[in-house]
Amino acid sequence: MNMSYQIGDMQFSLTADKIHPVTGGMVISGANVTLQLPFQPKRYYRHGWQSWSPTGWIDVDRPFAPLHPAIMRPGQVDPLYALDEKPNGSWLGAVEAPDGDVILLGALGLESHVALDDQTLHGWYEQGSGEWFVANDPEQIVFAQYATLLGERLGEKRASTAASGLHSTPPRVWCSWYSLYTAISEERLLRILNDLGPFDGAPWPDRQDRQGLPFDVFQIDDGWQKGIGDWEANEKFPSGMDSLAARIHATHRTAGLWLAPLLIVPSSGIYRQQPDWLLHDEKGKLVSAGFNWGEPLYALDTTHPAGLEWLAALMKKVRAWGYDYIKLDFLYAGALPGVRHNGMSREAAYRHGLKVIRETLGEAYFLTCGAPILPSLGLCDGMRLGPDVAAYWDSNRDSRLLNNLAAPGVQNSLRTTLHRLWLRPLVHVDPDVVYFRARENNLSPEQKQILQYLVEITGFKATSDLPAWLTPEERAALADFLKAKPPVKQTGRYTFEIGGRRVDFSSAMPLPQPLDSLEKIHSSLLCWLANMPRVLKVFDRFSRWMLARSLRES
Ligand code: 9PG
Repeated sequence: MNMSYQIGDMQFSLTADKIHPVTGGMVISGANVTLQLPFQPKRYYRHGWQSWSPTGWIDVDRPFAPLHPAIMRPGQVDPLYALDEKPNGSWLGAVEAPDGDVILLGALGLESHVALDDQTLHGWYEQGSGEWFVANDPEQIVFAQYATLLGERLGEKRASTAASGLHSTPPRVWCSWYSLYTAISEERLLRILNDLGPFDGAPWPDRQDRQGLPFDVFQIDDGWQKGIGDWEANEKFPSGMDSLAARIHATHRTAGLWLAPLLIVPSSGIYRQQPDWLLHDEKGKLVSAGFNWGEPLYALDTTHPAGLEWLAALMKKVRAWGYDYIKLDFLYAGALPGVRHNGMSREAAYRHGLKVIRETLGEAYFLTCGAPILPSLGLCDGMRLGPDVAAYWDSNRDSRLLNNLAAPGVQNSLRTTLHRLWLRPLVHVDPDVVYFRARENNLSPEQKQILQYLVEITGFKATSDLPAWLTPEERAALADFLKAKPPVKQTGRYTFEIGGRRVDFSSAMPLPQPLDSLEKIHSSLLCWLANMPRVLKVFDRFSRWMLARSLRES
């Protein structure tokens, strides 16, 4: 059907199978839909596939060059579109109209994509057909209405069901990653637990601390396990993970644990013993899920019955150890393009796996990370919506020379999370940790502050600061921050009123400037080097060694 339509106060030409008006716009259906704009758009809202994928408003006439190194792409963006420089994005896309309103084309189903071609917004489903929402209104209204429709179809965050109240309010989490990285041990974590101080046993969120730092959750991140796929305590955790959970419970805190259950690496037992559980392509080759920990990453086929049973048993096991807050990471692996055991399409297969996880986790708080956004909605309690922060603003070498907007750093993280705040009604938004420490930190006080402001907006308050690294003033400021619940009002795309203060995030939003010719030479050398598994492996060893050394000294 090709028709001319009035949406808001503008006339569009639309191609779709079915069209019906809804509050704030219209829902159209079709495998392929187009929306002809009556003007030449200058800015496009690009939505990244998974937690870490670059998201935000971009200039239409500036090509969005592929990020580097290529070997990392499957772990950072949707590999199907990694080389597409035209404005495009996962599930939805939007443009600014000349009057300042925003025109959105947003899928209401999975495996869908939007691109802008000159004056045409084009949306398609990878398989079959589905619905789309089309609207033309002020930005916040358009995105709020889209979120409502997504919630009706995919589900919203859970109301509090657990006695602990664990799901109603975003949690306050001490997470081990952004200070100790993989250099964690039972001994170190117990010391930190002790240093956090006493806490009362009142149900979350009514807890008031007794001098201690009021964290609801003590979350153990990467570094406890024997290997990726080998989810047992390693030699640094001699008493076992169940004993550590009990020690955490003794401080009246919820015990949290990190796992990456959909990743399989060559050094794991599963890789050798269950090769048929792995995701393959049409040619029978393993599908790459990127590269990390000095190894190539592969994916579990979540439609393989035995693989799925293993996954469920793993979730049961960590629950039985006493962990009630589960951070599952690198989840995109389950939704990569490939040929699956039962022929299911990729995001449906992922959601199938996630449902099993959700059911097995029962009442536990489920945080998804590195997760494809729409296919995770309704099945998790919290979701990371940006790349990792780090104790620096941006790293010239990583994010600019490699043109990598998914690389760790506060600027990349702020930019992507801020552009996804419209998802707040559907899920607790994890913007990653804040920093209060001056020690082991290159962030300026202003940079730390702006990150704290973002966290005040989402309410999901986490840090990795070691109590021993904090001055008494920093510790007091962190405690106040954890207790505060300031009223938040959005006043513009990048402006908010937080507890009566006007906060403007605009200065953190710009994309890096294009490289000059000397930088281009540096960049090609770096891209070439960073794409070699052997170099990455040496780099991984070196960074672990550096970390161990700096922690010994501190
Ligand atoms: C643990 C970390 C933390 C962190 C997660 C995730 O592309 N990469 O190689 C890549 C590595 C690590 C990473 C993201 C991307 O961080 O976001 O909070 O849990 O894993 O390894």
